[in-house]
Amino acid sequence: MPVAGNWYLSVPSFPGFPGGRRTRASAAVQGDRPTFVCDMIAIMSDSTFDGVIVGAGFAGLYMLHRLRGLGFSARVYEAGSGVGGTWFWNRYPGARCDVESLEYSYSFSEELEREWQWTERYATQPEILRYLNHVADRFDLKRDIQFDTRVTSAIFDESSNRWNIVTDSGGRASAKFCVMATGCLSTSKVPEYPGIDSFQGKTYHTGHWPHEGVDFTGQRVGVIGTGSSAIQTIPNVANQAAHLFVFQRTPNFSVPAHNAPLASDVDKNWKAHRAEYRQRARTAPFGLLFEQNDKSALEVSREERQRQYEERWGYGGLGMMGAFGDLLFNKEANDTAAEFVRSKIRGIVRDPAVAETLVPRDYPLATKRLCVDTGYYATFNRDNVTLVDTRSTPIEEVTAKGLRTSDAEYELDSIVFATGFDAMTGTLCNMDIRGRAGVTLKQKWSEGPRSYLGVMVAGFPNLFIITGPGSPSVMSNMIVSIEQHVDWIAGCLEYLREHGLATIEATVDAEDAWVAHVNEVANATLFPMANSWYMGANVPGKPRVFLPYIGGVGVYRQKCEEVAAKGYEGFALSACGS
Ligand code: NA7
Repeated sequence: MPVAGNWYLSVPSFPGFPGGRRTRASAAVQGDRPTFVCDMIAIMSDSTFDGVIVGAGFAGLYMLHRLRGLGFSARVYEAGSGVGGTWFWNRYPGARCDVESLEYSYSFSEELEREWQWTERYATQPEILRYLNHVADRFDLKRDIQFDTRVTSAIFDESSNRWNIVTDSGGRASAKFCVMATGCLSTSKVPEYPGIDSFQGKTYHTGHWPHEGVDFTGQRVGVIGTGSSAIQTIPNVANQAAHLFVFQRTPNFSVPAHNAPLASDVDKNWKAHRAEYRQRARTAPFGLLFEQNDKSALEVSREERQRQYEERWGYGGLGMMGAFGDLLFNKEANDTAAEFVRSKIRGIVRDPAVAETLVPRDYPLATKRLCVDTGYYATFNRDNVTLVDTRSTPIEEVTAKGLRTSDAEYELDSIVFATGFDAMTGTLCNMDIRGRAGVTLKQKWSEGPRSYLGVMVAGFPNLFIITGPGSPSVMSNMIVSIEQHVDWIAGCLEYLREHGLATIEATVDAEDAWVAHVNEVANATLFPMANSWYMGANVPGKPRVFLPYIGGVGVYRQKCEEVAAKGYEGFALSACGS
């Protein structure tokens, strides 16, 4: 039966059509076949792109912008209903970046940087989300983003050298290359406690917070976990709740943020010297501008050490890691900084028993992610806050009324899981990604992730991962690393086009050598001493491998540039039609 109707079409890059706009066209159709040639073209091109990007956070947005600038057609698929990635989902009270806002922002556009005004030294989640929406609107990015759409599979077709993408809404797309901009911390993790479904109250995960917010007023709330998210949210929940129980398995080191409104002279100075600051960040070990003292903590006097630590504690933030050059390499040096923070905790928390429970002892400072807080330790001085040590009294089950540990039952109205993520590999392995010979990424990474430069994987041609395992990623200012990866990928795609090449793929030899290097560098540090998510230790059964590259943002950038300058050394390139 002929049907007349409205078709919603996406038209990527045809003359006269703005790239990728979702347009509405009236078309008479016969059965499921459009009668107009232009509709036919539109329907075909709806799913055929130069590139598909998965994720519309900081990485996906900038990747789309770069691809557009190079004249590539692209479609972004985003599971959320808006842009933002991690900043779209992590809306828990107190969510805030622990990198200073001036540094945690794009550097690619001077105009963008000059027109945007951060209001606080550390931006809140809502402000960062506003920023990302501003970026998406300013560069007109949303028209190429399909929201509320999760990519379920990406399969490489060896006969056509194309990636076939399938989404959870049944959509299909085909692309020459596929860029995973899926973020390092996007698959949240809830512990598998017995009885978890029996709880009659409400449960939340910090990484998937309700958009309408949660009012804990008058409630008995349990927060499970004491990582960065918990440390930010606990003081806020304590302000509302009738009683807050904090279930701590491992205490964490945290330094004060000393957050404040962004001073206008600081902002002016940044804008006057932005190019210089940005350049410094690109070569700094962590991509962060804190002052790095290269001296050993052990070569200076006790007084000098104390002075350094006090100064950095007083300034606030992650700069504590840069107090001395050997804090992350020498346990004895690290002990001096760790002991300093322990003494601060004991100074803040009035009840000595509670203070001792909050003091981390069994791993070196900063080998689990160093946290940055506002009033975290002092929250335990409140009458309505109880710390429960689940190391000595483990959580045994969730009951209808709350949580039962080995020695008590805690009645709760709400449970907040601040229990983290299957970091860096979880999201990628949960997607059905198949490279040559149908091998899945999950199979390939069953004993730990393997990649060349953290950006490509042998056997997966034209599949790029932004800030993947084996790159500085979470060991750096994410925005610095994202921009570096996106620029490198954009340069690579341009090279392929200019040289008439169809595919690029990491060689097994280059991948093996890179993985060995990543491990060698990690093993020269203290990081393997901690059961951290950096090591995959927070997910039962996950291989224990240090996930990011700790060799330094500047060193890594140089390596990537050298590889490109040598015609993509360590990669196999194939010509079109070969
Ligand atoms: P994290 O840093 O992984 O913290 C998760 C917390 O939850 C941590 O204290 C864990 O204790 C705890 N946890 C996890 N599983 C359990 C179980 N089964 N029982 C008890 N406690 C548990 O996640 P965040 O969201 O706080 O931060 C992630 C990153 O986001 C952060 O590092 C920043 O980069 C931004 P554990 O230490 O494993 O004993």
